[in-house]
Amino acid sequence: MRVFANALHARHQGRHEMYRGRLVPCVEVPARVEHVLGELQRRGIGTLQAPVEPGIERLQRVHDPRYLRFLQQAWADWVALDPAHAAFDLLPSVWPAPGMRRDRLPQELSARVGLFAFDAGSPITAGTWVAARAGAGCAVSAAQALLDGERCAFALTRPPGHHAGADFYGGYCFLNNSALAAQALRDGGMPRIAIVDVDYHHGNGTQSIFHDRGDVLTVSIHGDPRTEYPFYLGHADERGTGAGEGCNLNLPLPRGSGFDDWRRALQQALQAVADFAPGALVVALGLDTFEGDPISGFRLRSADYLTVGADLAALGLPTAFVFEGGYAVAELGLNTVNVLEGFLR
Ligand code: OKP
Ligand code: ZN
Repeated sequence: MRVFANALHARHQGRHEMYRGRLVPCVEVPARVEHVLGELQRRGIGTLQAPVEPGIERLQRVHDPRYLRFLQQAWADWVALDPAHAAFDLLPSVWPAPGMRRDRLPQELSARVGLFAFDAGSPITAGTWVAARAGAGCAVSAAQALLDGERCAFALTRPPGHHAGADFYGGYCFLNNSALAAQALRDGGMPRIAIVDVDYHHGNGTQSIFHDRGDVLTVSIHGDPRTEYPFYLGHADERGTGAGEGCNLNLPLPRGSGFDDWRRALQQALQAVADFAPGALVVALGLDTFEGDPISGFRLRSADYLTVGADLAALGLPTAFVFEGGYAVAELGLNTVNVLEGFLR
């Protein structure tokens, strides 16, 4: 399996996120990727390959130009406002309410941030743009590997991507890596692509990017948004609109769900993928379904991830894995590589 690891991921290193009224240390940390790299090496799984550097036009296949310009410039603007800002991460604290203007870009940076961020938990740092752009390259390269005839590939990157939409960020995500991989597969000539998001949190960005399109099926298994982040999307009655009607499937499960219930949802997801008959599969691979995850509520165990990988392989589709969440850092390598090994077996 070709592995495209983001060499610049540690350039994004948030210090604090706003959580329940206070600034707390970030849970989305550089060590996450290092643990997975170490486990791949220990078990001799995967061949490291250099990813492409995506041009802006590649990112614009999924993201709005105005949003990309903001993201690229945000840190420089933040420090230009006051050099002392370099010691702090950039977080929003004001947002437009419904009915307020979104078409006028405020000159004041703190107001501009609120136009693009949907939470105060996703700090922009000095290296966020560089790290996220390199990560997008890993996702595009994984897609390209499938177009070249590989059976599978793994984009090992952070920050994650599935909460980022065409023109917004949040949930630690800035560029939607899974969506960029799916779009690269479409642009490479495959008429239909499926994305299965197994992260604990609903892939709201991915769903919104493809919601009115019939060429990309989006499926997500996640904690019920009535109680779980991102709260405002991810219900079972969201089925897609227009040409995309019937091309979105949400499988919310209650907090506390174990592997038996989760696997039943996975089988439903895979049936929907088989019915869609895509040319390739993108797996938004979050490992925060693990029982030991500090911010999530499912109860999967490490050995279950071998079964997850085997179930995904049973589809018989060229498959690009794109790394998403997972915050039980010490077990993250084991759990991630178990999925890949289960797939390869
Ligand atoms: C990103 B991904 C924890 C509060 C939760 C948002 C969670 C984003 C998860 N302090 N904050 O889907 O793994
Ligand atoms: Zn997650």
